Amino acid sequence: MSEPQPIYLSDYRPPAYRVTRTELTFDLDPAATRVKARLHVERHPEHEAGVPLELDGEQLNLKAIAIDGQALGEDEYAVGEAGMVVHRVPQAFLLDTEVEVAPDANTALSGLYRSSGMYCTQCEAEGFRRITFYPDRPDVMATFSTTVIGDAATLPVLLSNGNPVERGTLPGGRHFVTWEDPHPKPSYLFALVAGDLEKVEDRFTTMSGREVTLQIWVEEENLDKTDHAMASLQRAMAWDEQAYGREYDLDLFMIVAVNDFNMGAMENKGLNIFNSAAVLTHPHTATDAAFQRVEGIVAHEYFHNWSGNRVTCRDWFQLSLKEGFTVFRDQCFSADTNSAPVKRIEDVSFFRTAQFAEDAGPTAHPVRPDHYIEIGNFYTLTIYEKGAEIVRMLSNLVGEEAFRRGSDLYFSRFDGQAVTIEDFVDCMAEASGEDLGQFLRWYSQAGTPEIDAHGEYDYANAEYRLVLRQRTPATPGQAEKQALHIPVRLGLVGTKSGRDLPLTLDGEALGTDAVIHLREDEQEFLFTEVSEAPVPSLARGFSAPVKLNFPYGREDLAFLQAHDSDGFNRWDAGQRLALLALDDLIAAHRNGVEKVMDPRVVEAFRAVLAARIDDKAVLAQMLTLPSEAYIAEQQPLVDVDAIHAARTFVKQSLTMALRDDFLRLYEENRSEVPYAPEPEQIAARSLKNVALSYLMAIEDEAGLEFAQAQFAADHNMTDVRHALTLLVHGSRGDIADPALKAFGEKWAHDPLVMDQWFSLQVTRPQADVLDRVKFLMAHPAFSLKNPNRVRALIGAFANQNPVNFHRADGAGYRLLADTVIELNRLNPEIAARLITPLTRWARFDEARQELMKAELERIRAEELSPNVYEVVEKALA
Ligand code: B3K
Ligand code: ZN
Repeated sequence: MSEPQPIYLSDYRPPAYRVTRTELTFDLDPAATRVKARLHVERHPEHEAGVPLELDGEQLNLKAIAIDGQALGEDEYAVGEAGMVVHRVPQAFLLDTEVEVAPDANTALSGLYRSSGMYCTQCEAEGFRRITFYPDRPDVMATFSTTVIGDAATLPVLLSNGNPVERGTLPGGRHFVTWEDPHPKPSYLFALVAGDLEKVEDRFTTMSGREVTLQIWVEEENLDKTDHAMASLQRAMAWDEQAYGREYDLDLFMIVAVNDFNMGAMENKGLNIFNSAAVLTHPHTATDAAFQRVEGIVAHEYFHNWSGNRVTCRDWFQLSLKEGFTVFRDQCFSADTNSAPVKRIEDVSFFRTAQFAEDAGPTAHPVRPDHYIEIGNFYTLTIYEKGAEIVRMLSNLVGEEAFRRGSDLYFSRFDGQAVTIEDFVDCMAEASGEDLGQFLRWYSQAGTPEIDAHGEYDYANAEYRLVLRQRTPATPGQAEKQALHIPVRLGLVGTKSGRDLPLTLDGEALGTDAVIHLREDEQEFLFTEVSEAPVPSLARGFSAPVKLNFPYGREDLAFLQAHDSDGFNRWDAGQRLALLALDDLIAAHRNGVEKVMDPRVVEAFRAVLAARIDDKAVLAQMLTLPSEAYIAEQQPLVDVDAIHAARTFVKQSLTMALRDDFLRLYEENRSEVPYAPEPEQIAARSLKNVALSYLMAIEDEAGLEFAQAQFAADHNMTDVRHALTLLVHGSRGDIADPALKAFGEKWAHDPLVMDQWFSLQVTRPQADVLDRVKFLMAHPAFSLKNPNRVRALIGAFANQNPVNFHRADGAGYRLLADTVIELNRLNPEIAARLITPLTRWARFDEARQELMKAELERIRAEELSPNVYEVVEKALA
């Protein structure tokens, strides 16, 4: 096998031929599905006559090919591994092809495959070429007509994009439905579903009065798990009208739940296909977090109808054009629907843990990469979440109103087109009059910028001098970095009054909360008329995706935690304070010195508990310590055992000091009210369960009793799963084992609950867990062919159990590498994703580095898919 070669953004050329209309007929069969395609093709006027026609195609068995009804001779075209070339074609013509594909042999879950007996497709980014020969690139947009033929008894439901226009029966017990999608679309948005499915139906009337039928298609046993997705969809449709003026554009919108799916969901035009984990919910099977995730993903895919489908990407380097923007849109939607500060805290916690780690590792890439080997490897936190942070910065820079004018302009100017990130940013610049030239560097420069800040108060002159210095560390292929345009939202909190002081900069009064613009490597900001010594509150609301270092003392942080008017920074001050204390304890653990709890952290917690914070969800966040992964992210060298020991010690110390408060919080927030996934209930449950985590940290009688009772009460999955996790992660096997067994037996029939059953076992910190992982891999319910199960077992072990994955003997690494090697053959996309924790070897001690690299080498010695090849090469470069 020759080495896979990179594709470069700078090589982009518009297509020589476009397809204006695509007519497909599928005759479904598990081993030999026939796909007939009639393409209406035209040469682009800018290209000369005689340019050969190039079509993508992979693993297709060509049965027939004709142009304008004339079958082609064998010398008139050439078929290779990646596609075909037709040497001579007219200026405009009809191309007919017929191919055979094998859905049952498709374990990569890209193209047409079968899942639990139903046929479904996944075409983004390059799956359509596994269905038929086609210019499979997003800048080729056609209207589609799709006829699906299948066995009437086993496949009563036949779906595709758009509206059904014809249906009928055929000889041999077969039937067909023809679908027509009037909106030109790229091939990656094509979808087909066929199976024995049931639907739940509802309606939505758009702002201009269009009646839209909404359908969610599921297996019969899941009919009772669709309410929340349907309600979320209706809320999302209304929100997009109100927030962005965007209306739905077909008479029918369908969602289908599929058990085997590589990602969360897919925004195919009019026919969204969802991982069942991202759409099905029931109080007894899904946690609050799952309910919120479903709401966010349903909204995200729906929002793509405009940001992605009506206006799409010119090429895959522009992926963040649709993904960053759409994540920003779904974040705002969820913030409006739930607790806005908590949504921001959750998003930023995740971002600073996982995206920062990506940006600091060997696969770091810009939000708009300039080359890739396998685009499937670029559905990353950088493209999605950092892309969203960039759009958020844009919105803050130009202001909400100009942002809306900019987005209106973008949607109207580029409707029906495939465009670039510049096109989007230009609309924002045009609508606001801002110069966004320097800002564009955010898209091309990888790595997390760091701002080193320091400040001085001049009492005599009532001035505060703030100095900000920015630098972005080198990343692979980008040694030199340029200064970015970084918006820093800030306040100065008076140490006497505890209030935000008025800000005067260069003679201009800015109010008490303002955005300053850092554009140079180093810049000084002199605030005048500062009447008392302040503590600065910087990058409020995480105003830019950067690391901001300020030499805060622990008293400063306790002060900000108590007084900052910005909820996000109040929370963050508490996190920073805890991190300082954790640092000391990590060092103590490493040096074999006795650990001593910093009383200031205890007092800060006591103050939070006494502050009577109304929003219980915010309070729960303020009482939550930084995760082990986030602590690791702050350490120069990661010592998983020291981190675990230090964090456990802090939890136990806090419980011993504040036990009565936690008991009270637990009691006060217990409720018998029927479950609803609404913000107040979710907030109370999260607070109660945080309290329970503390009580269980010392496993005293009350904690064990509460956990057991909460599990036994079986009120809702949030409470049951939390209690069970605490028990299983604790030391009382006599209590945990029977509970785990009962849970497993009760839910053996429900794959989404079983995923949780697998995960919570393999994330326990006890030393014997690797044996448990191996044992569970042999469980009859485990399969490498189901991505959810792989993530629930192997993914959870490797990413959420640092102490055991990083065992000093390397057995955790070996297990992951073995799995990657097997999955490389079955499902390259999932295999490549699974490697991530091994790519982070540089963060660990030398012995572990050697072990991790040895496993990467062992993977590299295999015959690799391009996906795995690209990741491993980068990790070992
Ligand atoms: N656009 C899809 C991602 C599909 C990726 C497949 N490799 C889901 C989403 O972002 O909405
Ligand atoms: Zn998306």
